Amino acid sequence: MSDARAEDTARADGTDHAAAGRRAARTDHAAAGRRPDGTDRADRAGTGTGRTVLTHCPYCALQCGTELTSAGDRVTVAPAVLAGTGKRGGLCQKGWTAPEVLTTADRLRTPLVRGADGRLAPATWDAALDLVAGRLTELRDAHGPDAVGVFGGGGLTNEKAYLLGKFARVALGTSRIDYNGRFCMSSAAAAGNAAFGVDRGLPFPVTDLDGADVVLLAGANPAETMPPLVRHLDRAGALVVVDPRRTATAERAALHLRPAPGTDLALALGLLQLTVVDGHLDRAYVEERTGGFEETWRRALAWTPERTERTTGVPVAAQREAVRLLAGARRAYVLTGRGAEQHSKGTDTVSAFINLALALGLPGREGSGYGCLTGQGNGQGGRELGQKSDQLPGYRLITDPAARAHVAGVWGVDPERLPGPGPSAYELLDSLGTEHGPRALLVFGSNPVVSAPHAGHVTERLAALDLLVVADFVPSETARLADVVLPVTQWAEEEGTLTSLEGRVLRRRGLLDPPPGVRSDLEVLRGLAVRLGEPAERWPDRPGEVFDELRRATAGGRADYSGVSYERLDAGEVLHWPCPAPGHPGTPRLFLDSFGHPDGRARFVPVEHRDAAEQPGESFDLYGTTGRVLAHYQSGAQTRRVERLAEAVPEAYVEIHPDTARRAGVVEGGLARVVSARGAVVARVRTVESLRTDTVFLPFHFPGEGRANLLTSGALDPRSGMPEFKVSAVRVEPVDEEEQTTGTGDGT
Ligand SMILES: Nc1nc2c(c(=O)[nH]1)N[C@H]1C(S)=C(S)[C@@H](COP(=O)(O)OP(=O)(O)OC[C@H]3O[C@@H](n4cnc5c(=O)[nH]c(N)nc54)[C@H](O)[C@@H]3O)O[C@H]1N2
Ligand SMILES: Nc1nc2c(c(=O)[nH]1)N[C@H]1C(S)=C(S)[C@@H](COP(=O)(O)OP(=O)(O)OC[C@H]3O[C@@H](n4cnc5c(=O)[nH]c(N)nc54)[C@H](O)[C@@H]3O)O[C@H]1N2
Ligand code: SF4
Ligand SMILES: [Mo]
Repeated sequence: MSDARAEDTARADGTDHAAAGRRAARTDHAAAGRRPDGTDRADRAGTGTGRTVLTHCPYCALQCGTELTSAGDRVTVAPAVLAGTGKRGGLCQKGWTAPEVLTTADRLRTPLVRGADGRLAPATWDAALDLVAGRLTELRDAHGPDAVGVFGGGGLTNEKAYLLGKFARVALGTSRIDYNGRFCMSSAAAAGNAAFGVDRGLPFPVTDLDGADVVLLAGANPAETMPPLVRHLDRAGALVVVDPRRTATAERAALHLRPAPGTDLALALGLLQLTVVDGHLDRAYVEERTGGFEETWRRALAWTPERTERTTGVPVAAQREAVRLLAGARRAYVLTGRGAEQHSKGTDTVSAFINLALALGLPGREGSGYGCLTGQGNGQGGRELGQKSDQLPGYRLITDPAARAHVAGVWGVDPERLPGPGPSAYELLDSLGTEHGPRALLVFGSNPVVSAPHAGHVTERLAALDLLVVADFVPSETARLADVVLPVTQWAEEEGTLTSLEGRVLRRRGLLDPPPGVRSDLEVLRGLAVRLGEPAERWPDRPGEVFDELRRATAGGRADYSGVSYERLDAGEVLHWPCPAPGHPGTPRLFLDSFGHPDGRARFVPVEHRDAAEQPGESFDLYGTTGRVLAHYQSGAQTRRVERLAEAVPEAYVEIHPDTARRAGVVEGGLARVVSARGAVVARVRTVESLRTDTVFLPFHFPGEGRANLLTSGALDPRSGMPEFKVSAVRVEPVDEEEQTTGTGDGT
């Protein structure tokens, strides 16, 4: 990769801020008198001036380290020095601007309760919590515990995710809890568990990628979704990118494969076929370290390069080149992102990529491997601490009697009292307010009005509830629908831990006191639990106490945190789970000796290609796919409130090939209506020469009639519950003159 190109990405990420950040960082060192080695020792002591803490960005799973400094009312951010390197890390433009959300003009600062006039009005904490607990008790008494549902998020700290799961199972007794990680991680998790017996996004540290000769990225665009990760990829040799779009990441690749959306499974089968036929199968590894190859191979055999080309559109020569690059590398990685995973066959697709990696002998060898680029800030910790409907803390299954007994013991309840598994996130949302579904929902850390599939329908289901309670720090689109809104603290105002995409446990540290009137999620959960009749001592609300309980709950589980402590993290130790004892060094690299299955072997999983739930046809002639843009995060609830980011990408847009645009009668810069069988989106037209002519792309970060999820369907992966965000059949239409003037709006 040329330096000029690397520089471009840096500039796109906000080099203008970088200079300011470096200045800020210099002052901080002098003012705060921190330990010169840059280790994490910064005790919280109110809102003084010139105070600095080491913490992490509030957004994605890369969890870039930051130095936060308060000077008067201002909070400045700078990249932190990376442990052991003496060098500063990097941040993308979202990380640089994150402090702005702390003081956003419409920050929630008081509980809100919807009155008889239908409006949300300020209320005291006691009034709001009494009301919620009272109504939950009524609903539970009338309809049973499953009448109350809980929806969590992968951005919640480990402590919050853990306490939320406990709250649902113990204080509410409901099985109806799931979280937005279903929309994010579930397919890769299901496939990882099947193959390796353990699901840790990257079973190796990110920095291992530096030494790679070749990295295959299937459906991931880290140049926009994790820009600092690109530095590691740039140090690696060749990149092979699989994406229907020529993304900023694909621009950096030695080879870009451009399959039709929803055909990665066929492509991975084809690449496996070529690997074996061209003589690149690592037979010794397959024999020693895996099982199930024969059956898998029997299915892949039929995927000749020609057939693969017909199904995917990827030319035979490009398939061969990909296999040649991978097989010729001494150190190679296969990584998947949401582009390969968010399908009704996402689990099988990831299995097919893992099968390819196993055939090449990559997983469990230092310097090589398979990994999934987990997305949310605590995407990893969020999925193993008990807010997923089928899990208890420590990545334990809620159906496993031994797991139930262990966790119930830590919680001080009879295992019989714990409910069984509940439905997955979309199934839960789809059932709200119906005869058999919950009549009340508590939302912590998600904005499903914008981010859930088939969002028009989900919004109707939310509106049909007897009680919707949303805890948030901004009036998100979902909060605006709520009956009760509870204002909570943000990252820089709280303590806790998050687990990064590489399974490393990181400390979040508070710099600021919370604004008056705002409480932490932990305090909210305790306040509700006590009002629901729970003994107060069962509900710690100090993060350190919750973490100590969480350690015990995870002890002996697959994701064992019992050896991790705030003290060790604060002393600068680098700890990846499993870390089963206080003196244990943690496990940066899994699988070097054996995989997680009882026999120590990895499993090939036989899979077969199938179409997406919906294919383009007569009335909807194009593939509609969705994803992300650098400036915005998720539903946009946070980043649309940051001026610089909102200006960079102010409204919903649709990428379309110029020929396709012409045929549809829409023009660059004008508005188009994108229509699926479920709804229509109004979006600004961006013509993109390098896009497939059969595909349009929309980012999903925008509200109102710009919501890409008005188009997506409730089709789910049968094994993971993952929705098919990446394929809808759509058509594109012009928007008439009069409508053009109303713009793509910011309403709900
Ligand atoms: N800027 C920004 N960064 C983020 C986030 C954000 O919202 N904004 N969110 C974070 C989170 S939670 C996540 S999960 C990650 C997601 O990170 P990524 O997985 O990198 O993000 P996406 O843009 O959803 O999808 C990646 C690519 O998949 C491609 N794609 C679409 N359909 C297909 C297909 O059928 N096959 C293949 N191979 N590719 C396809 C899209 O064109 C897109 O470029 O990002 C994290 N980082
Ligand atoms: N079409 C389409 N849709 C998608 C995707 C896609 O690629 N395409 N990707 C999916 C993926 S991968 C994901 S991860 C989801 C994410 O989508 P969402 O679940 O909507 O995620 P966010 O927008 O991050 O919403 C988090 C909300 O919680 C608030 N919040 C943040 N931190 C906290 C906290 O600590 N406590 C509380 N109480 N609130 C907090 C924020 O202000 C925000 O309102 O979107 C999914 N939807
Ligand atoms: S890459 Fe992710 S963690 Fe790093 S600064 Fe950007 S949003 Fe924050
Ligand atoms: Mo995600």
